[in-house]
Amino acid sequence: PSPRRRVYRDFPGHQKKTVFVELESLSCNKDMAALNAGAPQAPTDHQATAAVRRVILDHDGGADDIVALALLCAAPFADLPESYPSVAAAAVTEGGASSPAAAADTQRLSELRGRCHAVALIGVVVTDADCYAAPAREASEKVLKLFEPLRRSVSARQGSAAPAVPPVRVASFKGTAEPFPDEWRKDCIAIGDLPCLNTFDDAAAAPGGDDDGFDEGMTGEELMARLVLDAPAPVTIVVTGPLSSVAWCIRTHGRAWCDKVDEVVVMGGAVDVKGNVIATNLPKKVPTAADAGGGVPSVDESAEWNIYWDAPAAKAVLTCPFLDGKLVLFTLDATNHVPVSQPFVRSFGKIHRKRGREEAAAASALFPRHPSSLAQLFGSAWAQVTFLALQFGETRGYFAWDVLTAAYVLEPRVCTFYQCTLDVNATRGSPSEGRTFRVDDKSGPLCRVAKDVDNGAFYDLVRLVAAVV
Ligand code: AGV
Ligand code: CA
Repeated sequence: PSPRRRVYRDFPGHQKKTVFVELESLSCNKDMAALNAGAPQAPTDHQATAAVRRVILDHDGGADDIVALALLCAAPFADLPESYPSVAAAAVTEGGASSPAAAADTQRLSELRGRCHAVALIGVVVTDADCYAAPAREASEKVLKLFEPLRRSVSARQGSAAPAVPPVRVASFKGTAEPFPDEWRKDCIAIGDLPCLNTFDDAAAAPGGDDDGFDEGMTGEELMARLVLDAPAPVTIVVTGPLSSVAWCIRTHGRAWCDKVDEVVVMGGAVDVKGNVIATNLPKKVPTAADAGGGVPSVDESAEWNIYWDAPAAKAVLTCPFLDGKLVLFTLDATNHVPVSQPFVRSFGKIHRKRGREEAAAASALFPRHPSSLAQLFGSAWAQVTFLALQFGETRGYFAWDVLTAAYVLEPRVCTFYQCTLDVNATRGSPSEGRTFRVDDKSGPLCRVAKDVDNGAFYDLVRLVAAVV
């Protein structure tokens, strides 16, 4: 067997049947109904013994980037190995008597634990691509702030790998190709203004003021490099925007850095399906003599936006020999299976209502019991984009691109993969600039590309997390 073949990280205990029955009535598609139809399975020995995955998220502030961030934040719930029940018990005792809400928390948490990998989010990089970096950073810090009580509680009791306040920094890159459309980049402003992210009582408690232990002047790419180099164990990097920072780390630190990377999990590219960089989404250029015609740059619609925005960076990462076997890619081929449909988005309403009732009765301080919940955040963030499928057709609607990518870190079994070596067209101005394609290059790094998605399991997982937090 070739040394390049990496053993697929797998873990036992995956439960296809959700035991959180209240959610079953919220099935939004046939897959989920089929999934829920099976007999309940006894929880088996799950990943309580598996090491915590240290994760850096490099995102670019889209609605699904922010949901992906919240999903990764929620995963420390799984970072409560054997002693979890005692943590819950302690929280219940602190709050006085045991409450039905605390009991419900305990049940859902054990379900989440049974399904999810333990994740410790150690840092966040914001890339100024499909967002405006300042409001995107602010929205990220607000999401992290929601989870601070939980993080403190976990680390006080467990010595968790997750810092109470993970650092957030903006990468310095401005892109080499066209900018993202302005209307898309504004999504992060609305998200930062949502009531559910503005529940903080006073300025002192508001995000941004905390000392996270890193220089405020540090760039996102420097933060990414440092966190990996200093980590006690290999780090998983989840990239839901362009690959500029990862490419910078490779360029700057080479093999030493790559050796300390566990996996680079990327949303980007389109291999056997059409891309989503289409001419009408490109900002119109002032026509010049050099322009072929119409003042709109011509693209053959084979590229996906994250790759297109910095194709040379994507090429450097996907062909990096030191990342052989460590690349995991969620291309449009996979993400086309997870549209953000109206029934799915609306299903967060009932979850939110249920959480509201529990919150009114809750004494537990274990969870970030704001007057709202993640169901509110997920539903609100996505409510901004459901019009796209209605206006432009389903294939041009919004998808849970980045959320599927993040969900993989929690639950790798949401999809199947095939292995191949990829390359990227990084030629500036070429009609297929940013296209990702398979190559028969035995010396190139092996990449795992997501293929079939269990979208029922995926939607269900997102809703389960929304119901817990
Ligand atoms: O190409 C998908 C990537 C994902 O990282 N982004 C959005 C996701 O965050 C670009 C994108 C494609 N179509 C879009 C996008 C749309 N209609 N609105 C906003 N961003
Ligand atoms: Ca994104």
